[in-house]
Amino acid sequence: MSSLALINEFLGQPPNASSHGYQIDHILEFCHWFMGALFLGWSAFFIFVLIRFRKGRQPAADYHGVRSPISTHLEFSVVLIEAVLLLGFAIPLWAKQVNQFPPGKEALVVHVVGQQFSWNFQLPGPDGQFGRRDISFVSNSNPMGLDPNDPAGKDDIITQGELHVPVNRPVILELASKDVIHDFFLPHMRIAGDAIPGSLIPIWFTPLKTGTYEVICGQLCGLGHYSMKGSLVVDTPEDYQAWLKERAELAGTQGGPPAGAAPKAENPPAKQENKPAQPAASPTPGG
Ligand SMILES: [Cu+2]
Repeated sequence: MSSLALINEFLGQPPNASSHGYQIDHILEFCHWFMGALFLGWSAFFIFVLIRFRKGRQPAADYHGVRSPISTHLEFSVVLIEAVLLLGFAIPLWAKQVNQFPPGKEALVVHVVGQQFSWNFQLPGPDGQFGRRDISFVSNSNPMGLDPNDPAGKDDIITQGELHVPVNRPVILELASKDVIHDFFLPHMRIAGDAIPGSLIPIWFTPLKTGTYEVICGQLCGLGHYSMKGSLVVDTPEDYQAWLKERAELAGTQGGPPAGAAPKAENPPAKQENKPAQPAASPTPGG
């Protein structure tokens, strides 16, 4: 990390752990320094004006105002720098992240469903197929609402609060919600996406470092919002395989839909009303 990047650390940014995160950090870093320079510049100008145009030095008011073009030039430069930041860096980076998803075969695809106040994760299991979900099947022991009659769902792995992914492999998360709007935020991965009832919103990242990272909800979603946390565990490929095996065995011993594989349904799902758990996919990028 360069010494310039210290400003991100100073402002509380956790260390980056994803492949695209460095670019976001560079933009933030530049913006913070640029805003710092603007703050100092405008503050100095303000103090200069207070002294230069004090009443003692200028007893009569001057109704002509500014005659020098310098402030116009300065403001134009600021607008130009901001336009370059936005059009040259921020928008292309955002467009890359929402338009260029890694190929499905290469990536690990996980379904994420938010609820007040926890995160549920569904992995397709050895058959590579996600079991059908329907809101009418949702219960404390089946937080994802997996259809027990769908054979594709028999081997699915369901976890609550904790997601494991292998390091250095792209991960695509498809976000949905059972109740209100949440926001799935991985601060260390520099990625977030809204989880909205009735929408499936994909986001992706590639983790670069193994470890345990925080998952939080970035959208004020109710009284328990502060507790809507989880963990993302980035494993080595071997550890990940071992974890998959362990989860598969756990699901196997339940003898049936893997709904029972979520042992701790701490938070009962909130009112379901008549919102579909898995509506038609709408790959609208969300922010
Ligand atoms: Cu939430």
